[in-house]
Amino acid sequence: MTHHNLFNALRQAFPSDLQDTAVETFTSSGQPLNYSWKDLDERSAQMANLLQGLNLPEGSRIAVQVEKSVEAMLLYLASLRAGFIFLPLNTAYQNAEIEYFVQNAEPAVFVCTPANLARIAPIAQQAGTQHVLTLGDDQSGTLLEQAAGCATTQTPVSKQPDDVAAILYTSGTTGRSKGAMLTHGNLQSNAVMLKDYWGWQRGDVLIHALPIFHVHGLFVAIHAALINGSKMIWMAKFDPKAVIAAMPRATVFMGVPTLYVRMLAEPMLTREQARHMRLFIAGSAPLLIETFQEWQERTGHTILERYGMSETIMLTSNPYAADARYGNQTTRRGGTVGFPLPEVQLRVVDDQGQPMPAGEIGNIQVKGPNVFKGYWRMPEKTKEEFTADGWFKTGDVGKIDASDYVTIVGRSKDLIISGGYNVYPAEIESYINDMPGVAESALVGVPHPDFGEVGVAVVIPKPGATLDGEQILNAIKGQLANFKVPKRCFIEQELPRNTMGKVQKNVLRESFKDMFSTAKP
Ligand code: MCA
Ligand code: AMP
Repeated sequence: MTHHNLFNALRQAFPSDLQDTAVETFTSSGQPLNYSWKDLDERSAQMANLLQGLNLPEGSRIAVQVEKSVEAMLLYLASLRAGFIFLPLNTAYQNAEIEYFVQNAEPAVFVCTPANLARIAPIAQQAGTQHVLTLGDDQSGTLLEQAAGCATTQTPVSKQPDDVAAILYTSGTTGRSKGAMLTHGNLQSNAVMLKDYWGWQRGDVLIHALPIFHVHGLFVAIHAALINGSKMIWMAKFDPKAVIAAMPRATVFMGVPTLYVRMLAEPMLTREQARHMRLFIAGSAPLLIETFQEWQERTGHTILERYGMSETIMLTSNPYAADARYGNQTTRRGGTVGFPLPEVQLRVVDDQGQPMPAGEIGNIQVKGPNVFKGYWRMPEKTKEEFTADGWFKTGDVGKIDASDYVTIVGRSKDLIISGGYNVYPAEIESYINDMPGVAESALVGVPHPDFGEVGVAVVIPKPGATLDGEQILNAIKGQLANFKVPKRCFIEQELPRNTMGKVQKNVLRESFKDMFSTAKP
């Protein structure tokens, strides 16, 4: 078999009546807008034909930084169909961040919003990108204009499971972002696994309210719906009231913990309103036990928490139904991320790589058909992140209890997860350290009732220099993605250090831990 293009697996699941509604959404001006399965097929075929008509070399990267729209999803499907490598970029990224990505990935095509064209085109062209197209969230832009003239049928390009389908940039604790290469085989195996594990069934309807430039919204949510031939209620932006209002017409919702916290703040969230729903899934960041319990009390539903990474897609999940591998346990345990998914192997080891007994805390390592192919053009980095016998080091710290439930207790990587987005302190610190008058800085994650965790910066001036925290934050705004901007910045005389001279971030975290405890979502 050579025909392993992921699009084929998704397309095969489309319902036999292609006139049925596949996606229900609203235009950017608020008018209802539906897409049939035929629309998804034909419009993605047109875009695929457009891409193929550009005569790009095999393995070309298609970089995309656009607002969420159904057409943006179709562009992803088109990239799969045409056999290219999809490279989604967070809409919050600013020029310097984009510059790095295009110079590293050298995309042949960059699709940006019409509004960003003047800003993006020179950056992309500088990196050798030949085609800069535009796509607005109101069906505008040169991509759709050009695709409109293309044929509505297309045969997906033949792919091997090991062929790269997408690159997702994920920041490093040191150095710059790394592009995780995910293959058609990685994505397909995970999609099929999740369809079965989460009991996807006929008639399921997914509320899709996540951004589509990261694993959660792009792969976990979209693949699950498409590979089950399920309709999506598509929301360009998360609005808690709109999601709650859609629940009586839907069955499945996926969100980062912040989305659950924000819905709980809405009085309209009731047991009756959530009655039609089958499954609520949470992930990308730790779900507080309080949120888990409050959701159960308010809606009667037990959130299913799962755990994954850009490099691995989904790794573990609490059970949806009896899991025969683990004594038919069915309980979704708050505070845990459940069991390794079928075909995923997960172990907890000490710093020497020796497996830890049940209940003991150690480093989480994984193996499986979902584990990525490596970091784009970083063979050394890739090698470092795998053990000699092929386990991927997640950088997460956790334990497996006697009943086989996995709990994440922390991270060995210096990472802040804020509202489901990753912020790497090293990146922000190096940015601040380059500012005039700054001797050094430290960024730590502090608990926050809405975002789970937010960054707080401590900056040390050079002798004789006078610094202002607000000015530092203002200088970062507009230069780095907005979610990376620390929520507070303090000027201090020195950083706490241990006897080895290493900055004690735990001391800073401890002193700031209650800073946002009364902030409301
Ligand atoms: C927005 N702001 C944030 C965040 N989002 N600050 C910290 N963390 C954030 N996540 C700030 C902005 O900088 C801005 O500040 C202000 O909030 C309002 O911005 P806006 O864009 O209007 O915010 P929002 O629309 O309310 O967005 C919040 C959100 C969003 C809906 C929670 O962050 C979101 O969609 N998060 C989901 C991320 C996600 O999908 N992650 C999955 C990664 P100012 O006004 O000062 O400028 S995939 C993954 O992690 C793995 C593989 C997995 O397991 O799934
Ligand atoms: P990313 O780099 O965006 O792929 O983020 C992956 C990281 O998110 C993982 O390594 C974990 O640290 C974290 N993560 C994802 N899901 C969960 C979860 N359910 N609980 C705790 N951490 C999670």
